[in-house]
Amino acid sequence: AFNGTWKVDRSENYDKFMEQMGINVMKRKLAEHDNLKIIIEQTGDKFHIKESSTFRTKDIDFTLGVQFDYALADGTEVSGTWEMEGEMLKGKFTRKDNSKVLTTTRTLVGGELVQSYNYEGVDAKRIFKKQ
Ligand code: MYR
Repeated sequence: AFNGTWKVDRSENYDKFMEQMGINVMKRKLAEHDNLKIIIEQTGDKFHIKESSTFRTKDIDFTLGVQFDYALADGTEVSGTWEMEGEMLKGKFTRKDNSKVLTTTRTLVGGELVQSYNYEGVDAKRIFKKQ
């Protein structure tokens, strides 16, 4: 059900979240308008994601419950896992530079893909529309 091409439509509190992540104001301004698009292909418990934005294009492969490495668009490296809990994808990733944890979820709400983020007490959301 997550399969498809998703384009970011709007964000909530994303600037504050990025600030908490330690991202400077110039990069935050650019990131607010990154035109993020993700193409999700799920086959059983395996996911292939094509991420594209004004910053980069990137292919990501992971299996539910299996730890993998990922670099955020600003270069911050994390390691963690996605798991399925009911209809919700739940991700838990640890930053390699400071060992702090970023949690994220993906869920479908009224035909939109809602991704939530939490880092050090700050919550944000990005909401994607299907293309
Ligand atoms: C994926 O499933 O798309 C790849 C793994 C995602 C890992 C966690 C993503 C957090 C992205 C946060 C971006 C915030 C920039 C400060």
